Amino acid sequence: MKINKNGIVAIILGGGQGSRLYPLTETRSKPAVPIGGKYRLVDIPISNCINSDIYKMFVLTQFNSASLNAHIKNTYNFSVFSNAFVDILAAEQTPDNPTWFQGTADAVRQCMPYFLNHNFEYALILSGDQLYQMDFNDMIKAHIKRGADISIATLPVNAKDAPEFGILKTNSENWIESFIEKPEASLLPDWESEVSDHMKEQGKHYLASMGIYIFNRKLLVELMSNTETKDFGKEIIPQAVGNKKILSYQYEGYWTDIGNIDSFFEANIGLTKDLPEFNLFDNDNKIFTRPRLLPPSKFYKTLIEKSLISEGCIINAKEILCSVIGIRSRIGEGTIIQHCYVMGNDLYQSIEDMEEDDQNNRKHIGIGERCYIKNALVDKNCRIGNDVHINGGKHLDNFSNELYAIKEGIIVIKKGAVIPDNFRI
Ligand code: ADQ
Ligand code: ADP
Repeated sequence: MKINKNGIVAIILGGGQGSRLYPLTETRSKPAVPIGGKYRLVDIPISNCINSDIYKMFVLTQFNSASLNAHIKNTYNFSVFSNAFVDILAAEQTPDNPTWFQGTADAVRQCMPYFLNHNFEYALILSGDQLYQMDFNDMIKAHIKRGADISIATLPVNAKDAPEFGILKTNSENWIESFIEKPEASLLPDWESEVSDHMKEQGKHYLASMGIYIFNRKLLVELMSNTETKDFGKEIIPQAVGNKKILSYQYEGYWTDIGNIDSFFEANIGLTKDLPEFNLFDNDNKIFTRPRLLPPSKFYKTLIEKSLISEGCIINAKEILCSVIGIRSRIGEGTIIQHCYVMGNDLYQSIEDMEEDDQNNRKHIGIGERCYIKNALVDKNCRIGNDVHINGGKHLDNFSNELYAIKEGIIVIKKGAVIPDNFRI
């Protein structure tokens, strides 16, 4: 079956207030959060679209940030001879609409006039905070072939994880008959679905919504005309079940939600495994990002084990273990970094800059000498002094001040934080 790719628009839900990823979202919008050392969150859904030959993309964001605009503008430059685009639509106040997006469906509703300027037949609605590599073509084909009104990508999960998701029940032909958004563990219905033996062996009997939807244009217009409904998971989908033909498209590949600090951190560190579930080294499913033309990374006498080191770094460290080191990182002599995601820096300091810093007793951008940093996430442009000891772990309580936050034992050094010599956490 041949699909008319011009007839598809992708709508990427870029995030609400971003409170779950705080403090990474303190100064930037969620889609602009750096991931994997050199990418940004929004690169994941955009790359999945490009790899699926879907080239009309909207990114919906609660607030626009300079870094998101710069990233999209400098990265996704398609040929003038194509119809391709990535447009950022930020919540805007208009005379009719004084409020921010009130939920995922409200975000789509407020942007409908922009989508309707395009001649699309199907809207592919995607989350902006998930890590996965999926070819959307099979899902779109199934949607068209089966004559569905709505399709939902679904994933088998176990009973323990089920309360975090929209859980659904299908009939033998994969039509969704019941749906409940994030049921409490005690109220989890007995909805065991048809899943493969491989999934059953892992105890994954429940089908969860991946928050990836296809809507037919006419139906989306109809549903969006009801201003009472604000959210896909809480209202639109449960209300459509029983009234519309909703297809479950079952997926069994790697997929993970990266919407909070814990899962975001683990997804990044997961990239350092021997065989990571998310494959950055894939010829056919490239993750696209901004080509920054940085110099190769330079090392002195560093022992590096199971780590990803991005371009343009200058590294004197003693040891880097199970860590992701972002673009333009500078790490001083004798420093040990273990189980960390260091996001890197936006610029290099010149020798004059550094001399000026020295005269003013200010730390240089980067990580100083003889530091020990473990279980931490270091945001961009931090200035960490010498002999700093940062040791995250479950022994720490949640905390936040202007320099750092602790969430689930992970220490997050805030963007641009200046950490003095001998500081200890
Ligand atoms: P959640 O991920 O918890 O559940 P939600 O918080 O609504 O749902 O977020 C969905 C996506 O929309 C995320 O990428 C989020 O950043 C973004 N988003 C949220 N509010 C937004 C707003 N106001 N403007 C723009 N973007 C916004 C959903 C479904 C579940 C399903 C899980 C799978 O509701 O049924 O199981 O996704 O992760
Ligand atoms: P990234 O490499 O993280 O995608 P950029 O290289 O565009 O991002 O830099 C991120 C931010 O840093 C941008 O806002 C950019 O304007 C700023 N920046 C880059 N170089 C400098 C510089 N030399 N001085 C000050 N700010 C800079």
